[in-house]
Amino acid sequence: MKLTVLAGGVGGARFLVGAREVLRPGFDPRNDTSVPEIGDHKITAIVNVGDDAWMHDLRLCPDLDSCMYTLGGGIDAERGWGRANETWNLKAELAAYGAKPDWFGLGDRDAATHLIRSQMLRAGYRLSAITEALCKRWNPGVHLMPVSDDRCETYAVITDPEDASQRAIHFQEWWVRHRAQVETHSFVYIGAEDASPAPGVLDAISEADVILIAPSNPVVSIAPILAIPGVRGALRTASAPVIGVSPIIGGAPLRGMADTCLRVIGSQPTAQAVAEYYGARRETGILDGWLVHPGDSAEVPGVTSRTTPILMSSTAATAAIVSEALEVAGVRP
Ligand code: GDP
Ligand code: FO1
Ligand code: CA
Repeated sequence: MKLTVLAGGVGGARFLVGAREVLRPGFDPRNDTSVPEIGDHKITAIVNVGDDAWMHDLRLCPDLDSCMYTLGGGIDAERGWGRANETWNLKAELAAYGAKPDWFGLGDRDAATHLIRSQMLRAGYRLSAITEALCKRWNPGVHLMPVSDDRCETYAVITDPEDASQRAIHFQEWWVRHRAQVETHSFVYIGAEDASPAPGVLDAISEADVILIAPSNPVVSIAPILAIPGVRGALRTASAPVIGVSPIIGGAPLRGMADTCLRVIGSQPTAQAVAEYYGARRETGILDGWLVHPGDSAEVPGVTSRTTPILMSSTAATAAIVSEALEVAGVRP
């Protein structure tokens, strides 16, 4: 079976662990050396690059790295980003020099990933090829693809609290420095219009047997993927069913600030509103099916809604969510 997943960082990564458990049960990144194609199943993750940034001359890809470290067993599970057993000497040394930005932390272990990626980018390699190279170490068991090799980054249009001017700041500054606590008018996916999907992205959609939208942040993880020309169209014309999982349970995101992001775009933090935001493929949207948590509901004409526990509390619980999504899609591993 060919399974393609649209994913952001923490929510996307955890969901992919469940997908891998369903299609490749018991997979261990340290011992299992089989490539994803071996066996009958292949999982491809199309990952958001809107959070990517240059910091201290290093290229960061937070969502790709969260997926790679999580699937590869190297994540700090508590934070959901960065490396386990991290040390912060680099951060302290940069602070001692007064280097800016001082609101963003680069861990020592994590920095090695950024160093290699930055060197390879400067040598002319594409992000998709670099990601493949980095994954040789982590053996995620899932083909991780940036949605685009081109630079396209999410910005938030804010009213600057210092001088009341309106300006666009990088998503990381909005998320990490301001913790979204600043008057925000919109998000823009700068560069997306002129970007192309990375090699293999459109094929992974058109050739999939089933496509899942991870319970990722709809506004700053999934929307920037859909903003890459060709991706939305490929989803709309794919022969595979497209099933999404709500990132909102009981009117709130489980972590992160998806509620604030949804309010910025004039939507609401409910399973219903996110399903409406994605829309039915039958109409002009991207969904055929939608999983919501018990107690929530979503009624969107053309979208089959299924109520099932969607808390990713363990690998087994997440695998059960993926299995349910496959059932709604009418496919079997
Ligand atoms: P980020 O890029 O690190 O912010 O991560 P994602 O965009 O991939 O995922 C963030 C979203 O995952 C948030 O909106 C959370 O509400 C959602 N999320 C986190 N844990 C769970 C969970 O256990 N179940 C569901 N359904 N959603 C979750
Ligand atoms: N999030 C923070 O809240 N503070 C940080 O200092 C920080 C550093 C960081 C470094 C590398 C990386 O891959 C991710 C990092 N994140 C940090 C998370 C990052 O901001 C994510 O993009 C958001 O959590 C949303 O996905
Ligand atoms: Ca993200």
